[in-house]
Amino acid sequence: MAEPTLPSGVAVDFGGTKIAASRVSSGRIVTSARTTTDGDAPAERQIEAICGLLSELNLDPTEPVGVALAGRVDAGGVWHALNTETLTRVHAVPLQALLSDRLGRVVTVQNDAIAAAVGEHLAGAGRGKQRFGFITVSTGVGGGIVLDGRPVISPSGLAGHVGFTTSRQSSGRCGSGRVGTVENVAGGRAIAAAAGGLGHEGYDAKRVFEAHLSAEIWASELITRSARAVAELCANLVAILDLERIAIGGSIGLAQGYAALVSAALAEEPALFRPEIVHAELGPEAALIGILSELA
Ligand code: ADP
Ligand code: BMX
Repeated sequence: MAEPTLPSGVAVDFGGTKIAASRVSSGRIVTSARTTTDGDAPAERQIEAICGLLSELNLDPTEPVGVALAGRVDAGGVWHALNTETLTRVHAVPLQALLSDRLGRVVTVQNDAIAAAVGEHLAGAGRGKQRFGFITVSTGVGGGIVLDGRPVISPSGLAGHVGFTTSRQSSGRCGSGRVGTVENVAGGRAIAAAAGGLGHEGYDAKRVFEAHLSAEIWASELITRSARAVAELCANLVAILDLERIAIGGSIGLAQGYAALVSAALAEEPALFRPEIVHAELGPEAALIGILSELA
């Protein structure tokens, strides 16, 4: 397969836990600046956080800028949190217009997981696949689908939000308003909340994962339950779209042994419903490459 031409520019990856801005040259990160996400900040402060990181990178007046972020981005470039417990004050923010005006160029704005799916399809785990899916297991559980080389993007920006489908492993109402979602059992916020419910207050998902790797049974149960919900999601996606391969990314998805737990749970499904499960290959570059590519 011929090597793809990878984009250059400055891209922001805005997640529920961290925000990173990076200058990318032919798909490789050259410099980065990052900060912690304040999920309760009003939209103006979220925009200040984005612009603050961009100014740390000394934007060139002509270089392309793309912003990949948690939440849905509609066809008008308007940003809406879907999980309103992750980003509590992001409602109908005309982000593309505001950033384009402020930065004096057309800024591309898209959901983070869709951007990462495009990046992985172009240059990572999805190369050459006709029916490819990407799932991030991170603060939440997000997704992007690439069919016949094109990302599935709907006018409202909702398409691909696979974390808001339901799971047998899950219960309770999540910040999307839906009950029993994959995100509400498998995502980092849910894992931390479950740990708190077991008396392990102050544990974030990273610390729960470390406890799991140290063979603490309560932690392994939470991580295994997360992986089982993601496996169920993968089988459901095969039933709907017959995906050939699904790449698992995000800090939890890429943590040691997580994808293997997903594959082990999938082994309980009938063969027809088992896609190939792989690690996302590009790590933090995926969303950056995706948002700077012409498909975002
Ligand atoms: P974001 O959601 O901001 O895009 P991440 O992909 O880093 O960011 O996901 C953040 C979640 O991943 C948090 O719940 C955090 O506790 C968890 N996490 C971060 N690092 C690790 C790690 N090494 N192993 C397991 N979980 C991790
Ligand atoms: C949630 C949702 C998605 C996002 C996904 C992963 C919000 C704020 N987020 O499902 O839009 O793609 O999480 O986001 O509605 P991350 O914060 O875990 O990277």
